[in-house]
Amino acid sequence: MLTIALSKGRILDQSLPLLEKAGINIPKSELESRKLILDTNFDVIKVIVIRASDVPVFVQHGAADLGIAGKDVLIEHGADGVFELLDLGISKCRLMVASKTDKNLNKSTLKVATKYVKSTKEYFYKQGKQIEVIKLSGAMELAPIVGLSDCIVDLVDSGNTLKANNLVPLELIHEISSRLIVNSAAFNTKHSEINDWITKIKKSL
Ligand code: PRT
Ligand code: MG
Repeated sequence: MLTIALSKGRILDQSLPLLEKAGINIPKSELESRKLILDTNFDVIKVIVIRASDVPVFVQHGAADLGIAGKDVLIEHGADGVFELLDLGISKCRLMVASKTDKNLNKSTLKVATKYVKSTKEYFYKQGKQIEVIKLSGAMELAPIVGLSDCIVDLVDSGNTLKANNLVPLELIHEISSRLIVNSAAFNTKHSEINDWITKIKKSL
């Protein structure tokens, strides 16, 4: 049995064509159902659909053998007990510092609103900048507008969300894409099976 963890939304949408090319199909009726464990065209392969940030957690604990998660999520999780196997090149974006156009970011302690606490701390500490992190779970763009923070650290794709909120991208922290990850123990016990799928997925990239 192999369990693959995916997250609803862009990762699921962009992973399905890759998995299909590799030979793993999830019937439409499964995708349209409210089930959290989906059947595939293989009796021995199941797909679980969970929150993006929970994918490395399920894989770390072996509740899923394989998973697809954004590099942003993997950095925050720390990826203990998880091997990164492949850069799938999907769900690409950039983790960036952004703020209002007229904002001076040269103050002694910068207030940064983000859900990416680890990446944010690493980035500013490397620059020797002192920061106060304000942890949010979403709508980061609001923080500088209402005076909650001086700037934000968030994912940027088209830049439209920033623009709509009168914010500008300033500094690049990481280029982000989704990665195929595996539980480290499962990688040993199910090695040949998992390797076969890696080869097929690689070919479908
Ligand atoms: O929704 P939930 O809270 O369950 O989780 P999630 O919001 O983290 O999931 P989801 O599906 O939105 O994102 C999953 C993964 O997609 C992320 O972990 C990233 O690796 C990747 N990804 C790629 C993105 C984006 N592009 C992206 N643009 N995730 C989020 N965004 C958001 C961003 O946070 C901002 O609010 O889109 C907005 C910016 O987009 P633009 O195009 O306006 O710049
Ligand atoms: Mg979301």
